[in-house]
Amino acid sequence: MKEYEIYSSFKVPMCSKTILRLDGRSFHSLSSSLNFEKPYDENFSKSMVDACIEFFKEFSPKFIFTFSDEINILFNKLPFSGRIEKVDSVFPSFISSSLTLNLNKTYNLNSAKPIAFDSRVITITDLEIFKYFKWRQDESWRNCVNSYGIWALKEKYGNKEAQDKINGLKLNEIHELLFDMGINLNNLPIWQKRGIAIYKNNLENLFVDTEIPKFTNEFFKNINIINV
Ligand SMILES: Nc1nc2c(ncn2[C@@H]2O[C@H](COP(=O)(O)OP(=O)(O)OP(=O)(O)O)[C@@H](O)[C@H]2O)c(=O)[nH]1
Ligand SMILES: [Mg+2]
Repeated sequence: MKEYEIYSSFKVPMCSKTILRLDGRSFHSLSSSLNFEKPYDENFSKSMVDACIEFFKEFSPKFIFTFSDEINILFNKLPFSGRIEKVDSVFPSFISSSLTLNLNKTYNLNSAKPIAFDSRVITITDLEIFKYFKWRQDESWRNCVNSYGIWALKEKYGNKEAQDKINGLKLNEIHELLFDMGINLNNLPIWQKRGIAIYKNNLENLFVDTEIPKFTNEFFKNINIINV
């Protein structure tokens, strides 16, 4: 019957690097059922980071970047000989279980549905690594502006009207609107604006960087992720 397992030998090319992008399934509902603080819940973010740290210890990737319910994981060389069925099942289930255990320390999970993450495989060259993570960091910033925008406008208008107002605005317009309401996004904690990175520093210690700069190619060179 083995011949029916037609996808089991489907592998990532071993000559290139790989990024896995995991995203929480329906975390909007999870955040409502666990009453996450809006727009950012520090305990939730810490639980995500702890799941990333456990992942790092278990599977030794090179670099992890996380914000909101998203986790990006860079590998030089994938475990499981790069078998896609393995990485796309073991990795998100490991993160889901780890996050569940971590959240259980702070929240009453009886009110929540089981947690799941989706997972996708991105095959990438060294030349594109900085570009990829800049793209995700820009998304972190967009998410930050929108989250604060919705949160502030909901206080003033109803849910529906706040959403309609945000949809019609560009990022800098939301920025200005918030500024007029007394919220200066420039003063927010860096982790909320730029996300959080987990990597080995030059002394080979695992480091959780909550004050990452805006990503540049140099940043990835300095922490020995790339050499181009
Ligand atoms: N209150 C609160 N909610 C958060 C926080 N971080 C993430 N979320 C929630 O997680 C959602 C993540 O966005 P998405 O991934 O686009 O939405 P989703 O509900 O997970 O839907 P799918 O990913 O499509 O399954 C946000 O819309 C928020 O509702 C947080 O710190 N506080
Ligand atoms: Mg999600």
